[in-house]
Amino acid sequence: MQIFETKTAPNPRRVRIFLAEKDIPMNYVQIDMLKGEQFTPEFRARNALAQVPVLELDDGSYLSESVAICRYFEELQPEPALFGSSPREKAEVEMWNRRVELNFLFPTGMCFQHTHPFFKPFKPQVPEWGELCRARSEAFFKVLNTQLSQQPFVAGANFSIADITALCTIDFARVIQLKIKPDHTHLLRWHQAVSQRPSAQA
Ligand SMILES: N[C@@H](CCC(=O)N[C@@H](CS)C(=O)NCC(=O)O)C(=O)O
Repeated sequence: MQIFETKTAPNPRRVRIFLAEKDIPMNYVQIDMLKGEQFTPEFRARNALAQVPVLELDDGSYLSESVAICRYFEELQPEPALFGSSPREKAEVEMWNRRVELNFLFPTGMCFQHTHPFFKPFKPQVPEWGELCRARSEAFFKVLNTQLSQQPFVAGANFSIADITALCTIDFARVIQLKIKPDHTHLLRWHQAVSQRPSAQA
């Protein structure tokens, strides 16, 4: 098994942290996005959407989408549970991970893609759309701060994939000049705690 990824990108980091939490060793193969290596026919054969991460299984087949890859490993090795344990907890994790993906990770990525010189050689940019996305991403910091005023982790009492998605987004959001404001004290407390987990170094 191996994972094609890019060390600096937020989605691959989600999978690295997930595997580190489960103590699952993995071989990582770097794809240089600055060189556009994700657009080669060879890479598109692994993932038609030309994105990382991509998991290559031992039979030579491929799986992409970060959450699908994480789910696969959750089924193979259920402990520690990172998608929740009870039916209610599983639903909360699903709800919050989707919320974080759709309202935070996605607009952060879109802002980067549409305003940053990194993607200019590869994709058409609509800076106005990028700025709308920056505002949408910024608004979600407050949502997270409120949520974390009521419980230790994003989806409840336990660390989950929703925390991983939120952590990777917040750390990546620096590239679009967004960071946690000093008055978001609950978010700051949570960020410090999850950043101190060994998996955050993955
Ligand atoms: N929904 C996908 C998103 C993957 C994604 O957007 N990957 C980015 C890196 S974080 C990428 O490969 N971007 C290159 C590109 O779009 O050209 C997932 O969860 O894995």
